[in-house]
Amino acid sequence: MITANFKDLIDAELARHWDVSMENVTPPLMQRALSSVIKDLLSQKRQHYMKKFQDTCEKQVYYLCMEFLVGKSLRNNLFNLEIEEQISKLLHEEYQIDLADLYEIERDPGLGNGGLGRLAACFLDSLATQNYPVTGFSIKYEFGLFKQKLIDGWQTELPDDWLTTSYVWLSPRFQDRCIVRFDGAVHEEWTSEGLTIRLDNPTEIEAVPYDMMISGYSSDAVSLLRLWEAHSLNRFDMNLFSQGEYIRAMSEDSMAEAITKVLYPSDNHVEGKELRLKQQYFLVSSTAQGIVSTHYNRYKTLDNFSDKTAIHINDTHPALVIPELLRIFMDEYRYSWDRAWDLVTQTVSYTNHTVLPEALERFQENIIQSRLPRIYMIIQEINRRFIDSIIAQDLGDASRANRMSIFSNNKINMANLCIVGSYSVNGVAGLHTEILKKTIFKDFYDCSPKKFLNVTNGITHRRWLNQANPLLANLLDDLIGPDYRIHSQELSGLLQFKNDDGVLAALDHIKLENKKRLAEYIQKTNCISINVDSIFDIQAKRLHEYKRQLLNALRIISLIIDIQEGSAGEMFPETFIFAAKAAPGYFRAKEIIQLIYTLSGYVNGDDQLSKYINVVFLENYSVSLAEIIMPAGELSEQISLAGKEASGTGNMKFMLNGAITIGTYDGANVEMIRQVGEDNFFLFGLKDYEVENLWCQGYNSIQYLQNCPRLHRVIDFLNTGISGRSFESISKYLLGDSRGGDPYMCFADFESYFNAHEKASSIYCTDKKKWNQMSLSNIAAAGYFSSDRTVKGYSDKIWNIKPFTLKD
Ligand code: DL6
Repeated sequence: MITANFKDLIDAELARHWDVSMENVTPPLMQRALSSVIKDLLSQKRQHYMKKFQDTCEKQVYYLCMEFLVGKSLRNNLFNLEIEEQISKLLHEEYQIDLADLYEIERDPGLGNGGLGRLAACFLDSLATQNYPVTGFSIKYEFGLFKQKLIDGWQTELPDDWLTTSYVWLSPRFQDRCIVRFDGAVHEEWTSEGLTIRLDNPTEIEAVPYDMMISGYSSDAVSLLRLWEAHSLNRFDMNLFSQGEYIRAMSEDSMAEAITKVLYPSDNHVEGKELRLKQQYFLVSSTAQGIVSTHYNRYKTLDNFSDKTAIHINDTHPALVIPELLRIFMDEYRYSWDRAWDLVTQTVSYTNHTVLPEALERFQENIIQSRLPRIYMIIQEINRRFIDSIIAQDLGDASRANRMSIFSNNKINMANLCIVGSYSVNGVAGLHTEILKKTIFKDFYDCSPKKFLNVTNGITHRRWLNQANPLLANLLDDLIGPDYRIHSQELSGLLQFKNDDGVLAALDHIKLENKKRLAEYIQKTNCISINVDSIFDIQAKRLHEYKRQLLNALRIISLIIDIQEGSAGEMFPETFIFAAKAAPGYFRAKEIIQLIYTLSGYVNGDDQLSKYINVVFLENYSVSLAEIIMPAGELSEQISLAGKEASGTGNMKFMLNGAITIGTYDGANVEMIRQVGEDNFFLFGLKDYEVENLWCQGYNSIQYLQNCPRLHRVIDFLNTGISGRSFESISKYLLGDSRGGDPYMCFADFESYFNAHEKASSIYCTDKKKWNQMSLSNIAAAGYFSSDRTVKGYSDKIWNIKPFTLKD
């Protein structure tokens, strides 16, 4: 626990920066003042810790990611510093302010799209908690992921100006700024020092770092997240201004600053745009320059670089760090190619997060060639040497070298660049890693099997349980003691209460309270009143065809038809809750949102239907909204087509909060089943290899339709239209034309999905005790999915680092 005189610190902050006395302080001012105090304490704590750590000369980890979806900071830091209660009391007694109001004021920094960025944020929390020194690097996007607003069910995007309340968590570090160079022409010259390479007439952009601190829980370490912001060096053209060209005088400024203006809003989809490339190079160049110069200043050599440095690239987005490090070593520190190559490939490791072809980055060669000419040359040379080595290995397959090439069809394959330039490649769940080895990375795996390993994802259970679900956390504290906060496996201690009626009733009560909390939110935002005694069946995640929100919607339509036809029988009331953002240009995903929204209006406007079911679409899914949603979930929909979801992490958050998963054998679901047992999971659908076989045989969705009268009626319903809006285009998508329909096999899995739901409802309505036992078993088995376990895996197996505490 951190100790300080918080009252004095807050008062001084209020007086110094806000010119207000404690009598006049308002909650918004207090949010800023308190955050600022905590930030300063964390900075001091980090400085002290890093100073001691650096004395050990041990290896340090740098984690590069284009996204860090950190969520709100105030509560997380207070909780992790173990001062939440103390601060709450102080605010109440001295300032008559409610801490919960301050939590509300802070805006979510939307610096990520979804799973990838949230994972990176969980890692910073877990690494600090376990006393691993780490620095994360990303971009200080002025606008984070768009705010979602549905207009008549159609998603529109509004800018997310997260900085208005969250800038207090950032500290500019002007002393560490550097220059990133784009464009220009490569100039090679023989001088007395040998071959000298420089870039003539580059466009120079200044990179300014802003640091954010992330506290560990009850630990010595503090993680640092460094966010780079782009500035023009020629801020203002006085000449143009004098000639009356006011706007043009500023244009260069805005061109430069466009680089860090906004986060690209696509998840599992790439656009290969020039601005995106610039963002990526801007991140890696500023980061690599900083890491190398700090190292050199400290050790006066780079010879030991890889002994002291681990650089991790999270997905391919920071892949250019490989050629950038080579450039720095060779062009600025005059290392030979071979020596520089050894240093780089002993330093860099890479995680893959997707097998979807549309998400695998490939940039047009000519964009890289013109915008980053020196980097382009270096990638060419990496590839030339690599292909030579593959041919020399003569593995008997002449086309292998072509498949492994970094260059193909005038594009640069960033995943291949990552694999060639890294010493370790990992997938994010067991099944995903196996798929990587057998499919998209097979050639690489065959050549160097030891390079490939798996580290299954995790989530920080302190945010997703202790902070998001205090009622459950309190119960756990009482039953098994608080050690699980650090040793998540101790959650398994809950299993001893599986037959304890008192505990099961307490769990049931907590779930009800969390459902009420979500119901209040829904009432406020959607003006829908929902039955808190119905099953809360939730699908909260990005909208993507492969995640199959459509399969869920098809089942809802089928239930609507049953109710209307009077064949619903003894149906137990169910509330279907969705939350999902779609990439702005992803028409099909937006159409599926509109379908769900329309179903919601249709059901809510019909007294007969809404007795049995309710459908809600929650706008603007974010970390904070997830913190309200997850604890209220009873059925967690993890229904991706097998083989497509690399891991999933929402599945883990629901499980930790006692939801039971209805899911396919995909991603981390597979390991969840292993942990909790198939009896405590509603498994359905094709396995990944069955999906592959079906594709190879030629999948024909119409065959499934013909054998399933239910599906027939669902398609008729879509064609007839809902509330006057036709969804014929969705039925066409499912039935296909000459090209075949239903690319994510909703029809093939429909019956099995339907039956799994029947089983779930029947247990819920006839044997609530059994349901609660299943729920308890899920909580007890969720310890494995803490990101504490995940980062230990990375530290032991990939980075080769050990925790460091101030006692060491
Ligand atoms: O590993 C984090 C997360 C996984 O849990 C999801 O299954 C996966 O879809 C997601 N992948 C991406 C890919 N984006 N890119 N590139 O977000 O990663």
